[in-house]
Amino acid sequence: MVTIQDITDKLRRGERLTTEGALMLWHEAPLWLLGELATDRKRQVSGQEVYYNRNVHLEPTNICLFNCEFCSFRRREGDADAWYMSLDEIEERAKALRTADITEVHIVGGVHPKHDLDTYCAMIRRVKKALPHVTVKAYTAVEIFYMIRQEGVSVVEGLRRLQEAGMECIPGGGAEIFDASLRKRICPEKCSAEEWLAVHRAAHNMGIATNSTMLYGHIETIEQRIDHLDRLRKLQDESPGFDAFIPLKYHSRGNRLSEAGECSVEEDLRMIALSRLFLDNIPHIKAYWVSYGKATTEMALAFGADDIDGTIGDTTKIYSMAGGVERPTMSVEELEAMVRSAGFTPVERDSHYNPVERYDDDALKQEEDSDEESVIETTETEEIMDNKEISRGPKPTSKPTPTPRPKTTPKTTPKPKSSTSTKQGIVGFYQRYPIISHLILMVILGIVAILLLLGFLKQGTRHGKSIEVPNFVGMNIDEARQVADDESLNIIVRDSIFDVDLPGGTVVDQLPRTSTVRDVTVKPGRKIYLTINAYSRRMVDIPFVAKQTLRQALNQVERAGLTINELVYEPDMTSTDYVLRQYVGGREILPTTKRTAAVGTGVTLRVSYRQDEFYVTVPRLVGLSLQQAKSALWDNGLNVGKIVYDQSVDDIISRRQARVYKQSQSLGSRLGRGTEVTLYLSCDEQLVDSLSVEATKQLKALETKRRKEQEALKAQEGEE
Ligand code: V47
Repeated sequence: MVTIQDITDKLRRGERLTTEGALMLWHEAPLWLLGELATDRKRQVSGQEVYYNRNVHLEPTNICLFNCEFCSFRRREGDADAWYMSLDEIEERAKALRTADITEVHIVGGVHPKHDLDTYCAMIRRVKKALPHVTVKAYTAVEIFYMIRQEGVSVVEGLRRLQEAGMECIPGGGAEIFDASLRKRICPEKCSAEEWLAVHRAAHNMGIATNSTMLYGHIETIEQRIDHLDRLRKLQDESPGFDAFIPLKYHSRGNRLSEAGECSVEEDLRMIALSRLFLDNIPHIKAYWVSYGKATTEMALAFGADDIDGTIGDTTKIYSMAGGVERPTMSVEELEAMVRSAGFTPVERDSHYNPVERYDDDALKQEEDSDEESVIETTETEEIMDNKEISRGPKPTSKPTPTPRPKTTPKTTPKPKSSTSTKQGIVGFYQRYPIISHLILMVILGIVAILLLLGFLKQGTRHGKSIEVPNFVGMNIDEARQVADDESLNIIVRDSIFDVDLPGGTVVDQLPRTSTVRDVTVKPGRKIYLTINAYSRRMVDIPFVAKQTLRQALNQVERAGLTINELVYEPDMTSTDYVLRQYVGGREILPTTKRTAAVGTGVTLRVSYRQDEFYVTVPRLVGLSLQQAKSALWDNGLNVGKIVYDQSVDDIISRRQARVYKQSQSLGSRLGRGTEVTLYLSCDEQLVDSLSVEATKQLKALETKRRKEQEALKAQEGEE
């Protein structure tokens, strides 16, 4: 019988939580255990960081065609408290926000009978016209599905038009609960679960990031909640693109489900933790403070949440009308204080979870000065600077426009006396006390001389000083910056990768690298270029690789930042290792398909083989890193089987450093194309090195044997 301990062990080993396991955790796990497990998971994904943003909502109307049981927001046309904003009003509201320093406008509202796709696009355009630098996160999948169907265009075409108008990402609303029978009861007019998922799937395939939600705590069962999470997880496996999941607690005031009441705070915390544990492929879990209130939101941070939403500025009514926070608004200072008091580090993010770096004029000036200095650096630096540099936060234009910090009240300094009166005072003092004045002057000159001398000495010692380059790999970027500061080194984040198993912001590579065989030293102030693990997945174009050799296809797939899911071999009359077709998320990619996928997405290749060339030789894998071993297997027409780490591999960084010490099928053996080979990895250098030496010997022996066989064959042919 499965126990809570079994499930806990599985989760700690990084294994996926099943729906049965989730149900058991829900019913049997103590709250503290859920908090501990979810926090461990959260730390793997986002380390110490908790995100917030500077955002507003725009709710153009509360007039809605749909009449959902749980909704307190909806009004009919003509109702006294119904509102409707014209396009001009929308633009005026957006203009009024120009000084508010926000990075995102979230547009969501009622499905108005007179709105069509063009109106929805026009609303976005008006907002972008007034606030061109702000990201528009617009319309729930329910609204999108409605406008697209009404317009008679495909989902892709509808999304393309919204995107063209300036929509950059899609919020998670409208998901409610996916279970068909319950959906029919609480929101019968809304699009179905399948339709909601189809909109998000299409968006993901187009490279549009979206969020996901679930409305819980009304009349649904826990099984229905887990089923909802399961459908989201499946879609994310198939077509990744969800940035965040937001469990939305049902509020009961002023709607027709009021009798259901509201769930307890304990249940909220369990829900947050379960979401974090179950949705292992969605990076961020948001505790929406407008819904939970400040106290529960702060607690949610100890249950796996890593995002609390934003400043809001009293711009949403969906929650206050249902009994949530009245006039919701929080300053950056309040949001940051909340995160800090929960023991985490607040990070302002943009809509894509990139940290926003704000410059004040002084910091910017310093940065420009140091950049000027770097012009006289070595050619090595110049080459590196040519690489794509990933900036944190809103991309600076050619010359970065300083984004002011939140207005700080200027210090009130006493007004200086006029310079003429000061001059008169000094002259008077000198005339009255000439000897004392001379003494004072000498003391001042002496102090200045000592300070200058100290300055020269410091310069002199700094000049010849060299610093041993610290190993930043494995550190969080903030920690790395701290270490670099202490060592007077300059950190530049030059590139990012995305590894789902690594927390965002973890340093994965550095230049110059450290070495175990020689000291790597640099001068103070030297730039160290870091590659970090991105906070969320980057989208890349899927290359069309069919009709090429397997080698060429593998090259292109890897260069695009994608990986191989599986090589599936098909018998063919004429060729071997020729790619016949390619699939992503179960769908075939054709030359005409313009598709993007998240970095690291797996591509399945169907590859040809001639019957007489079915068998391949297992390559030598011992001593290789996981990535190298994978490439070697695919190059040889084999698949990657299980990946097993020994005890020396105890964290995610060590996984990246581990090397293969054993392979399930020995080097040189013959296997059918497509067979899976299990890889055993370790960080134990001695073990890997000794087995690597063995493997080299084995390889040499095999080569000698093969050479002899060939020579014998040639000799035999010669005799004949
Ligand atoms: O879809 C409506 C919910 C959603 C009630 O993507 C209610 O970042 C509780 O989706 N009690 C809209 N919830 C809000 C939403 C959202 C909010 C914040 C951030 C994001 C994001 C998305 O609000 C609706 C519905 O599920 N809702 N009525 C109610 N009485």
